[in-house]
Amino acid sequence: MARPNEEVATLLQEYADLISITGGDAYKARAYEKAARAIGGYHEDVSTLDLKGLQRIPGVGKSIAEKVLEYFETGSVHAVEELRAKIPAGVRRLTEIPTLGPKRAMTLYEELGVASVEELVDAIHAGRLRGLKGFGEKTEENILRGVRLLRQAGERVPVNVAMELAEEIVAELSRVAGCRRCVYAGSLRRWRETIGDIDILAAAQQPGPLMDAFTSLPYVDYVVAHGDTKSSIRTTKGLQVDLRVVAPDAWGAALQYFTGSKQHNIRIREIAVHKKLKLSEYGLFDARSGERIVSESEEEVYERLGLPWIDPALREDRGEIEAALRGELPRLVTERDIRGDLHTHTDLTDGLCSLEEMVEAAARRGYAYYAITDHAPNLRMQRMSDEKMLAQRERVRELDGRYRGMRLLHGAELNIDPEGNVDWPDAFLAGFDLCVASVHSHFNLPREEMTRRLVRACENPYVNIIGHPTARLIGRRPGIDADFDEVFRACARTGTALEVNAFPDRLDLNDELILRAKRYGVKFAIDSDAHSTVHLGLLRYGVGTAQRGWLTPDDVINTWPLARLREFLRKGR
Ligand code: DGT
Ligand code: CA
Ligand code: CA
Ligand code: ZN
Repeated sequence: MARPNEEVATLLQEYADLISITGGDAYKARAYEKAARAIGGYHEDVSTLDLKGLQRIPGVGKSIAEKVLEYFETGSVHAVEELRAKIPAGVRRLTEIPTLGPKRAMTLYEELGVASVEELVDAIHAGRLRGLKGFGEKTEENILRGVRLLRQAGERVPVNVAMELAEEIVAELSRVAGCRRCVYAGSLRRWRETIGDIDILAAAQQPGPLMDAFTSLPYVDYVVAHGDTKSSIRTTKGLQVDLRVVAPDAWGAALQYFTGSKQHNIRIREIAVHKKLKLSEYGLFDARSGERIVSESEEEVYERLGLPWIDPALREDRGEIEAALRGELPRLVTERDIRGDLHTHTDLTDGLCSLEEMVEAAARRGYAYYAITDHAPNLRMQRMSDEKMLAQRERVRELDGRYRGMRLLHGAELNIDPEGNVDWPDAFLAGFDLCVASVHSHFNLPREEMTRRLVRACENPYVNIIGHPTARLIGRRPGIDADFDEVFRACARTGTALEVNAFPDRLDLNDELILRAKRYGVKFAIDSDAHSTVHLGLLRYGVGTAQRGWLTPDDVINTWPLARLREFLRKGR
């Protein structure tokens, strides 16, 4: 996503929040929220657009377009500043607590003077919310649960936000004279779903110029530390970035060390100790003589310890070292193995781009096949109808093969109702090439009912993929509660794939559940769930998550040739 689009999206979303908090027009708040989403997903860089160009973005009228221009001309928007001044930052943070909402956040501030998350927790424990209008005992529980979720997410940022910044910094530093190598390491290289801080590693004989370039990057808010070989900055968006510069001949050991995880490194160091070696960020040494043995590449370091190179996505001490010792590391799925995307939307429902735009962008990615899966009618706000769906199918058939030979599949994203049923009768479902089915409502059913619901969906012969199976939203909504082992068994038995939804606030299934499901022989689909052409590229985060779940190309149905995929989609019908 273009950085300016993201900045404007964040700003407009904040404006929408501020309008709600201050009791402003709810309609207006919603309009800004919608515009924020549309701009965030827009395919052109909004900083290059004029008033007319901006107004071509869905949901962006004249007044919003003017604010966007004002932002790029002056660096701020007067209307936003005005509202910001009315509300302490802590109160805005309150509105981020899932389930609390802006109105009640404002009540807490006005009635009790609560102006931070910490003060709110204290107030609840002191019983000060009792008797406050709109706050029952149940509300207190919900708020405390929301605070826990918020804290779990903590100061961590979504992987895509960190990745985009890290790639920019690496590109920038790689241009500095004397820089021999530069990469990101840490949790980002391991594709964790959220990132605490970004760790950049560079190799150079003279670290000075790299340090200076790093601390004077344009998005530095302040320099936390500026040393000879080690510096840290905080960016204007609140991310911390560490840079470490090492000598080129220590590259391998340093990269191994700073990639982590800490647990993996501890195990690796133990292996070194057993071999009378000492491993540190500076190299692999003979424990007795202190002589350096190897250090230039990660491969060398692992090899000297009697191990094959281990992919960073596996380095969590979840059995990878044992598998490496046995020579049984999986051949992980990569982005290049992916032949198509099986869950995507268009502007027929809540997507931002037309069918043609989506298909063209998909073909440019080199896909062999591509599925269009707009929302089914039970998600009322999408206003889907049989006629619309059939008209879309006709158009899909016309376009099939016309974009670089890419084959099109016509599908739908069905809604799994509380009983496990889906939107259409079998006769209508039979017309689709594939169906994704997802939970979009009733997230709080008792565990047994939830399990039965998902199992029934798997048993439906027309349901091929369970979309975002836990329905969690990272930092905002916990996943649904079900006996997932039971669900995984049902998937394996019925030939239903589980989705690895690549959208960075979902990443659903997550790595741990993927690992568990794989043991039952379940197959997976790594999908973007794109609502815009720019979202197609988010697939990499799904691939990273799949790698953390040890998936191989054979486990992932959208790496398969079309004929094999079609056979799977028939589900024995
Ligand atoms: P994060 O930043 O919380 O998302 O996770 P990481 O894994 O990036 O952790 P970070 O930034 O604290 O450290 C980067 C890497 O440096 C970490 O993955 C392994 C290595 N490291 C840091 N501290 C230690 C330590 O005390 N012992 C060992 N063995 N390795 C460490
Ligand atoms: Ca880190
Ligand atoms: Ca760090
Ligand atoms: Zn979807």
